[in-house]
Formats: sequence, C-alpha cells, structure tokens
Amino acid sequence: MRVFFSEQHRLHFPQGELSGGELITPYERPSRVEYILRRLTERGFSDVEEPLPIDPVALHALCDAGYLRFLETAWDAWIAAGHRGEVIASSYPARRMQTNRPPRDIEGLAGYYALASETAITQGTWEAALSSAACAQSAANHVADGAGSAFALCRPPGHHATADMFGGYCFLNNAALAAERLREGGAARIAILDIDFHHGNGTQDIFYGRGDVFFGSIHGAPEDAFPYYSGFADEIGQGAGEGATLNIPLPPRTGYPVWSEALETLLGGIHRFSADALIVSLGVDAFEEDPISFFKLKSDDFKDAGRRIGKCKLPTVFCLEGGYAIEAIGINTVNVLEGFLETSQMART
Ligand code: OKP
Ligand code: ZN
Repeated sequence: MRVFFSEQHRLHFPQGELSGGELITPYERPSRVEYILRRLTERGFSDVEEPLPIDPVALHALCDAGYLRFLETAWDAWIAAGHRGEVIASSYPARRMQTNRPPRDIEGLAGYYALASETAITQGTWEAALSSAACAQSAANHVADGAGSAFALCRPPGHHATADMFGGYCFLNNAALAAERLREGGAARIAILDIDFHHGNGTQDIFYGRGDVFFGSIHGAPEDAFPYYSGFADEIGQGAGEGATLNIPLPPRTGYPVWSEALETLLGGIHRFSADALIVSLGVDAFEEDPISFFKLKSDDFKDAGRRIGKCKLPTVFCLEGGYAIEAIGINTVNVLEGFLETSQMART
C-alpha cells in the first residue's frame, strides 16, 4: 500500500490549544505522524511518496472562496492588527445573529470562519493544511489509477472542516477532496467511513444533500463529546441525500463488542449503497488510552476493524484523522492497514 506524506506538516504547530481555560501544548502535534512513519517502516510499508501539489481547481470547487482567502491571509492580518498571540477565535455568529456578513476586523473574521476555539492558526498553518490536502488528493489519484488502496498520512486532520469553517484541529476536509477526486476518476458512488472517535461533522455537512456520497460515522455521543452539536442518530441526510448519512453515536466506556457491531452496521449501509470506492477517515482515538476520548478499543481491535473493512473489497483511500495516545498511534494506525490488507482482494504493495 502506497503512503503519501509531506514534511510540510511541520509548518503547523501552534504553541497553544485552548483547553479547560488554559493554553496547553496541542494534542494534535507533529510527533503524531513521526510515530506513524516509524511504525510503517518497521512493518515494511516502504513505498512512501511526496504528494503532487494541491489541485487549486478542486480546492476551490469544494471550499468557499472567502474562507480560503481567510486561511491564506489570517496570520499576516492578525500580526498586522498588532495581536501578539496565535490566531484564536473568540467571538461567534451565534443564534439569531448575522451568519452571512463577514466582518472586516480579523478577530471578528476568525470567529466567523471558526466552529470552535481550541484550534489556533499560526504562520505555517496554511501551507501545512495544503500539504495535508495534497496527500489525500494524491492518494485518491493513485487509487483512481488502479491501485487497490493508498494511505494519506494527513496532518493536520480534516473531518471537522466544512467548506467554510475550521476547528477541531482541522482546516481543509481531506476526505472530501479525496472523494471528489475518486468521482472524477470514474467512481460514480463513494462511501466515506469515519471511524475517528469524533463525529466528522465537516464531511457530513459537505455531502449532506448528495445521493452519490454516503457518509457513515461511529463516534462519542454528542451529549458527551466534541463537536457536541452534530452526529445525532436522526441526522440522515436531506433531499437527494436522504438515507446517505448514517450516524451511530455511542456512550462513554463503549468497548469493542458494541463498537464492532456498529462498524458492521455501517459496512452493511455501505454495501446497500453499492459504493464503487471507499474512503476511510482513519482516526485511532477510539483507543482506550486516548487522552481526550472515551471509547475502550485495544490495539488488537484496530487490526480486527481493518479486516472487517477489507472484506468490502472496495478500492480504498485511508486518510489519517485523529489519535492522541502518541506512543500507540503508530501501532494502532498500522494495525488497521495491516488488517485491511489481510482480507482485501484489492491489496497491492
Ligand atoms: C479532532 B479529531 C480537549 C477538547 C478537544 C477538540 C477535539 C478535536 C478532535 N480538551 N476538542 O476528530 O480527532
Ligand atoms: Zn477525533
């Protein structure tokens, strides 16, 4: 399985994540992908490639133009305004306020384009986000060209990002870009399977009204877990997309017996949808030792999950999302890929 990776991810490393009223060292940090790369090498995944530069046409087709301009210029505007910290949103267009009038002031604009305040923008954030999206696009190209599978080692992650909002450590929706690329490559129907602990609100939002892209997610129930305001079981899509969204929220302390049953439900949904290709939003924060999550999966469970996913026998693009138990992130992530390769007939090396 070819791996797409760019060193540019390092350009994004905020000093602060707003957590519990403090600025702490971010959970989403560069060493995450270094642990995964090391494990990939140990396990013989030697085909690691730089992605091609991002296709700007695809990016603009997916995202709001004002949002992209904001991401590109936010850091410079913030500094020019005399702010001394990192770009952190603190004011939001909340209930009954104006959600369609971007302010001129950069502090207001940051909140206009944010969905949460833990995620800072720094000097290199835009370049890093572009390189992460490029990994997803190149991985999708590789699969569209006939490879059975590919792994996009995306950092920063993407599944919380909508067409016009950042937050939850995400800026550009990598999985959505991969889905659109597979569609252009000839796959008429795409399934996105999101097994990150958190609900992929951004991916869901992007495809909510579409009948050609299925989105299924297992996640911590919104009553108890970020992003709190989406991921309820009654969110099923709308219009042409009705029935093409499937959410399985689960409570604190959920272990593998219940989690894997939910996975089977999603895989059944994907089968009935008759997908031509699969994208996996691969977060491993369902791990029992994850510091910000509350499921109880063990390292071996990730291999079993990979085996179950491989049984779909679909051309598959894996996009890295979350996972913050850093010492185990390599083992857990690569376990999914190895389990997948065991059962997938489409496996190529
Ligand atoms: C991103 B991905 C910690 C709260 C963290 C943001 C979580 C973002 C998760 N005090 N809130 O889905 O792994
Ligand atoms: Zn997550």
